[in-house]
Amino acid sequence: MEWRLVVNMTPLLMLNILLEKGAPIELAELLVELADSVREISVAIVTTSTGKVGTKNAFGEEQAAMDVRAEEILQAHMKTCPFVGAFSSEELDHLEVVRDEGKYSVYYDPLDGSSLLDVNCSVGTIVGVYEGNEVIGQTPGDQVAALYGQYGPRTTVMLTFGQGVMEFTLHEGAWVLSEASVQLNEEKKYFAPGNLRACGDRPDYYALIQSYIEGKYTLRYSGGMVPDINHILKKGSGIFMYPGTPDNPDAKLRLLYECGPMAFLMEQAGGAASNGRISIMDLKIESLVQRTPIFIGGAAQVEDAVSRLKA
Ligand code: AHM
Ligand code: MG
Repeated sequence: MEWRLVVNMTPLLMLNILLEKGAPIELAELLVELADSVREISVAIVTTSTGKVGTKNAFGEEQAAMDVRAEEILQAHMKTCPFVGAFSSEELDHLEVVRDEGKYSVYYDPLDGSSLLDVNCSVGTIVGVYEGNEVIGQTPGDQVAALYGQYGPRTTVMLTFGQGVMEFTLHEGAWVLSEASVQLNEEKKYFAPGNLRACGDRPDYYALIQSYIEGKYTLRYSGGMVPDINHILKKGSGIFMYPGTPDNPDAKLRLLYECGPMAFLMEQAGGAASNGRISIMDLKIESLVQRTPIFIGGAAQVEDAVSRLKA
């Protein structure tokens, strides 16, 4: 019912909605450019092979054809957008400076979860935006905007520029505001346990998972960070975890391209994100390829999980 009402209205342009909400014009233009990249990627996913291409990314991981295509699409947009000074991504091994005078630098994972493409599960694009061309020494708390696009049965964008979280849905080629203010509630209902393999080395993580099972929490885990976080934001509660192990304390997920933007979105929706010791938003960025463990979701559930896990 609500959806019908939204699409029957004359859709306001995304740019106008962002400006009305108080986004600075240059940032609003950049967010529209990023949303346009998401729209193009959603089209490319349908026609691009789901296979690997034999090359590796900055992290030594094998690239899928769609990792490469999504990177090309985003790069083209970042190079033409006049407000972008520099960008880097999970698929690049350096900071690409395009304009010394550009206002923002942009850090993205062009296609998170690409190993799920061949089984036709949801994947996403994750983006964080900082002021200036130098991100080293800043923290995710310095981001001026963050968004993710999710390619599911529908293509959606969840975005923030520090004034709450909005969801847009792609409808016949145009972005329609589908939720004006995404907010978590106080419930503790769901859990998404990434890196369950850590249980063998971490009895504390194993005990936490057991307590969710005994407490009749509902498991919601897809193997893709974007749909898993989107589940928390849309249903209003839950926790997503990807802990480290004694041998690999920083685990898998990247601070700049994955955890930082997600932490900003979650905080803006009233939730929290921790590395097990401090907020992800307070972690100092020391390198483009920095990784971090993450516990993200409803604030009380994150606090409870972190307090029950050993540092
Ligand atoms: P990717 O950037 O190489 O796609 O990896 C990130 C993905 C996340 O979406 C997901 O939460 C995690 O990897 C799952 O990791 P694992 O396969 O180790 O369970
Ligand atoms: Mg990724």
